[in-house]
Amino acid sequence: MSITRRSLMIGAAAVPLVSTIRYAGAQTAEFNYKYANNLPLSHPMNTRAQEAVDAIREETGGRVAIQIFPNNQLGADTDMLSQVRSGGVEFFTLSPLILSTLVANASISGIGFAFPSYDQVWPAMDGDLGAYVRGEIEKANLVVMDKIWDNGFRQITSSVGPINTAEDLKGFKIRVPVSPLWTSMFTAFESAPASINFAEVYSALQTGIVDGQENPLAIISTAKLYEVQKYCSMTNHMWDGFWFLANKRAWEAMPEDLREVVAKHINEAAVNERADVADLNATLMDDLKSNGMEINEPQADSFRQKLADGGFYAEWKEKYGEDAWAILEKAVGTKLG
Ligand code: X2X
Repeated sequence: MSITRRSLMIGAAAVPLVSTIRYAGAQTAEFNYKYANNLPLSHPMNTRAQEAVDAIREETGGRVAIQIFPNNQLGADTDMLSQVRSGGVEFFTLSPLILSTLVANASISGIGFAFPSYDQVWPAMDGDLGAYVRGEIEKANLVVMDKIWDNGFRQITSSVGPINTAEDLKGFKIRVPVSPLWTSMFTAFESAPASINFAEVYSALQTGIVDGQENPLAIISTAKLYEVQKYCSMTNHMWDGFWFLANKRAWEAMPEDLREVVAKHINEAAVNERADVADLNATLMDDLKSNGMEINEPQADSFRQKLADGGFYAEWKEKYGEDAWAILEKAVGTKLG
């Protein structure tokens, strides 16, 4: 049976309209780029990123088509960092602390208990501290967008019991992302940190390889970690974000006018995502309780004191250097350690 153009068009009409438009857009695009991230589709990062790529395609007249690959679809964080460096993907969002495996001082924004609240986070990350870190990232031959995306203040979850004081962290088998600072912090707590990419966290908790992990509520919720964790302790032990990185060759292949459009919409999306995450993190405690989690709110004093007594702040001040540490202390408005 010959497939006439008419029957093909009728068949095509059955395909959801948006994918047909998107497919057609990709066909005519001069720049077909891939953006990878490690978060579930339902996380605000992916909602806002989709808005941004749609606006970019619209404003560039289809010349720039960016396809989103969420939830570690193209590989785990450490693989994807190599991919964005090589050009295997053109865009990738990554925590400053995991990025520090390449850009050592990028993790400075994740120092334990540095930010008292969001009141200090955005002026710092949109100000001198963010500018300093972006400068360090650019030295590694990566392009980085101006506005960091929000991950949130991190909380400790456990399958064995609530964390009330630093004492409860002794010997605690906790998963941490692949980063020297995370390992250092939980070693200072005398825990047993295991470096595992986020792609493997759910299964590591489910099989008991580790007893706990730490993440903001928006991730505990969207990654359904409440299914494999009973307790959530609101330690707020660090603030974390995601730098939106671009492969330099791919970025510079676009003419200046297209780069401006791409940067504009990605940075707008970052600011909108920050508001979404803050709203989510403010409302998710009840949601997690309704999903069976027991939530406690420990005081920060014993944790902060344990880090100071263990030389954690002195160690990282030495590693980052006096100048960087001074930028951090000015940004957070307090002496650390
Ligand atoms: O790996 C994690 O825990 C996550 C998802 O928060 C980061 O990307 C740092």
